[in-house]
Amino acid sequence: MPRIDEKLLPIFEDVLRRNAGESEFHQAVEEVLESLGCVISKHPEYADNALIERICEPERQIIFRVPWVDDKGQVRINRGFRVQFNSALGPYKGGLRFHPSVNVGIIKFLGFEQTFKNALTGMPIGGGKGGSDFNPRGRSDGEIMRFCQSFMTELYRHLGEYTDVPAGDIGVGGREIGFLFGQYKRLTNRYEAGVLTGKGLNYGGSRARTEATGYGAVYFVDQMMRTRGTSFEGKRAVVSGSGNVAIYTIEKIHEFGGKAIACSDSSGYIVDENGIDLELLKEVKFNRRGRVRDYAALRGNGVHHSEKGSIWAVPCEVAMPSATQNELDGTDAQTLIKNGLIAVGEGANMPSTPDAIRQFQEANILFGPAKAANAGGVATSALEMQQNASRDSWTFEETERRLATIMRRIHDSCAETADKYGAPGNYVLGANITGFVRVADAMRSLGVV
Ligand code: NDP
Ligand code: 2IT
Repeated sequence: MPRIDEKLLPIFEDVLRRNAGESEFHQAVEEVLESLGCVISKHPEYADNALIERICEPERQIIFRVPWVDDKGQVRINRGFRVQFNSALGPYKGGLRFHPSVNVGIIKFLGFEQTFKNALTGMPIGGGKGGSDFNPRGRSDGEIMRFCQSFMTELYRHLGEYTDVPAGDIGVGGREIGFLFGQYKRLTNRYEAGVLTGKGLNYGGSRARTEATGYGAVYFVDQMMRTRGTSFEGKRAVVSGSGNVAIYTIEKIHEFGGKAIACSDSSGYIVDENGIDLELLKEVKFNRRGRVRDYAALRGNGVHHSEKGSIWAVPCEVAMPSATQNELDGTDAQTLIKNGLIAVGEGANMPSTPDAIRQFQEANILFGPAKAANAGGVATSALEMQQNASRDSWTFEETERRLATIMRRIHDSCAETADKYGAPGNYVLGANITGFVRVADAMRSLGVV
């Protein structure tokens, strides 16, 4: 059984019972509840009025049919989701994921984590998440557009700049956000720019939003490393995934003087000892929508491509898992530690298993959990909303400067909270407690709603 304080155990048992089979959601709730024992010992009022039970229950869960027509004229059906988890701090905010593995439990875990992450940013945004089990792989632009239009035809009634503001996640990038925004605008007859973030720069997007999650994760790891008097300079890094988050993580690692030598996708990983050639990787991934093996073929000699085994067997000092949940397990953690790891920054949501996190903590590795380390994406989404609301548009430098400040503040508040609760350097505890207290304080002010 989990190491949850016995006063909180009935809440967890209730979550297990009411959300049967939703293992990712159970995992996310368990980790947060494990952090809250010391909070309710010190401040028992946080357990009053079923506050913690309410935080674990989404405010609203929407599930809908998404019919669309493929290029052969065949009708296809997918399932759409939006879990509006918590609006104590602002409108629901969080991305949309299009991936065949999507189900309600995955969206619920993401929406739960998003609530605390968004609180950590210090911006006025609540938590939500959505998506579909639609697989965009191999689909034409026309198919993607028709799917997005059908998805939005159902979802639009639940959205609004003061209600719920989606953005991208796995399988949803600039192209999809454009199609979704176009259909929302058509259905509502309103140019409501603040209803979606991650928009293109030619129709209301923010500079630096595309780069923000990866850049922010590197800023966070840099802050952690400073606490031990070190930096990215000369360090080898392994970054899993090769999508939006991974690519801009690699870019910022190189800017900070580190060397990212490996990345991956669902069909394997590559190791390029000279450092990943980012222009080539962007060409392969963004323009050709290809695979990392295409990078290996184009780059030529010296690049190793493997379809088997784990990317975490590649020796490195910094590991930044940036693909998907539970992609780094206890065995991977052991290997990384043995090979000289000093820091982990989670670009993806919940990429490390509980066993892996335990091993990192026991080995005194700097560990930046997703809620804190990847919050730069949603923080910059909130900056996009701010620009839309004031009909303004900032320079790249100005936006990135704000992102860097937000990441430093998130780092410092997690570190201070961890110190306050007698666990210096424990960013998991620091992030969970800081996020929880901000959401809980707002909920206590708002009454039982
Ligand atoms: P993308 O779709 O741009 O890229 C996802 C990458 O991860 C691809 O390389 C993909 O490989 C790989 N991947 C996805 N699912 C799997 C899987 N089940 N097994 C193996 N590899 C997989 O998504 P993002 O870069 O936007 O998102 C990556 C992670 O970061 C996710 O966990 C997301 O929730 C998180 N995140 C994203 C933010 C954002 O702003 N975009 C903000 C904060 C967190 P393949 O192409 O082969 O599927
Ligand atoms: O997981 C995340 O924080 C995101 N996918 C980004 C959410 C957002 O609203 O920008």
